[in-house]
Amino acid sequence: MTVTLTPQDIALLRERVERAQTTGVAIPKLTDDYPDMTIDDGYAVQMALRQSYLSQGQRQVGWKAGLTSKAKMEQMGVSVPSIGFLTHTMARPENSAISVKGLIHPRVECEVAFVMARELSGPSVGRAEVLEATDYILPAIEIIDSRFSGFKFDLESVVADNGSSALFVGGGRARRTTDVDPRTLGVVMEINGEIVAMGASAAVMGHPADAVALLVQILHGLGETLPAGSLVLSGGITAALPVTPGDHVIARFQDLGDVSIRFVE
Ligand code: 0L1
Ligand code: MG
Repeated sequence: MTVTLTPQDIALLRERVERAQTTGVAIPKLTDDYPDMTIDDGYAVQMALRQSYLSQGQRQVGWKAGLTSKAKMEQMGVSVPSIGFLTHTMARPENSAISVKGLIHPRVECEVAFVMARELSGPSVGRAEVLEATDYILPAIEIIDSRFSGFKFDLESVVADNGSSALFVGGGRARRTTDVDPRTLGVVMEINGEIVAMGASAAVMGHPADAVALLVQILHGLGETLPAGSLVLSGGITAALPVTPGDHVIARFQDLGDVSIRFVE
């Protein structure tokens, strides 16, 4: 870990990000004021944010891997995946109306979610161990919302902003990885009845379980493990698409069923 920020700077940036997340008012990317900030500094701010939310009564339900497909890396101009934490306040039910209140510029992406039967830890976890430790997979829509003005940021800033995590919706059918191959799942995303994106789950690092393995490795570097029972979003299969009130989004996954949500004021 190369943390260069002082504890005071970490506290200040945590406060800045938390305020943007809770008020829905965008801020400039953190590297404007801290140009020498490292990715480890970003994680130090993210861990302080997590601590703050947990101390306010939020319960952690899992983790997310982000920027795990070529499409997403190209869209956001970065070259390394990132991780973020998920709490119970970010979960929304399938088929629900999701208010955009408090969100700055929400975008949706289709993801394969993993639910873990066993804890995973260590620096060298691989695909086979992830599949072995997985209870089931299910289809999900992640609603991301960068807190940075104009969705303009770098990896250091986005890591501090908890990987742009905002909300997520799991749905469809839960399936065992022995019954469906998580690597070859096709997905079609529709907004208001129009097909707006499509892809295959192999777009996520060649295999979404590899994104989960990478997440465990990053957690190891942070002194954390992936606990049993965790829900893991493995990363967007296609580029993230903007949504506005009135939009009806359906993610249709091969073998896993559909996840549907609509956005309201
Ligand atoms: O889930 C993701 O891939 C989000 C990563 C952060 C970058 C973004 O806001 O698009
Ligand atoms: Mg995502």
